[in-house]
Amino acid sequence: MPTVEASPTPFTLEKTSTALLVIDMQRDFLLPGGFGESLGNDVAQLRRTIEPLAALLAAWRAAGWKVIHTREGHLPDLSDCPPAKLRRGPMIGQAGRFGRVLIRGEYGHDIIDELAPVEGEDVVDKPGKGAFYATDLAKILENDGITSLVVTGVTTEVCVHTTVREANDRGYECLVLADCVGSYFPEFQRVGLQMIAAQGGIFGWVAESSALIEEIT
Ligand code: TIU
Repeated sequence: MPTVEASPTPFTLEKTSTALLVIDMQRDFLLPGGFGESLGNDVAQLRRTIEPLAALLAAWRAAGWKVIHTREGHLPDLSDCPPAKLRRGPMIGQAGRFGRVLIRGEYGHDIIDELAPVEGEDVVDKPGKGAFYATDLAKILENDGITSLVVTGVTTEVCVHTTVREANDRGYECLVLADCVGSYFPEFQRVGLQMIAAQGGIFGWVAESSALIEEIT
């Protein structure tokens, strides 16, 4: 079984029980001129994850391991968007450069071309920050006998953290890849990763993608 150099301890993963989770690598968050940038965020902080994540995906797919993508967004009538979320995100559902912001079916809501899902990969649409709330993710993992998750995507302190914390409580072992997760805020990226592996791995492990690729190829 592959064992990856990680913090706070090496992480062992098995092909039959591990999935790669690619969280919210959507145009709305990552494209210059998109929703994320329109909020004043520096999308370059997220875009640096694209290259290592594409390399990881290529190696992961070549080795035949399971991939699950997620997308944050809402139904066109916003019936699945809590008013409290909309009050603090008034652009949700409004017309943006890439279509209605964070609305399913719009160009901006979909995954960036570089990381587009391929046939056979699950795409989980989620209305919240966490990937378990109001989705079929738990069922998908259970059906496939998945007990470990390699977690990538954006943003580190929001959707990645929420998902990893939820997964940890549900009994999954999570390895977060430092170079394949991104935050608009460098400080949050740094401490966000520290929080995961602190206290003996309080809710997960952290490693570099190169260490993982080395073990699965
Ligand atoms: N996917 C995700 O993290 N959604 C966010 O809204 N993140 C922010 O950092 N805003």
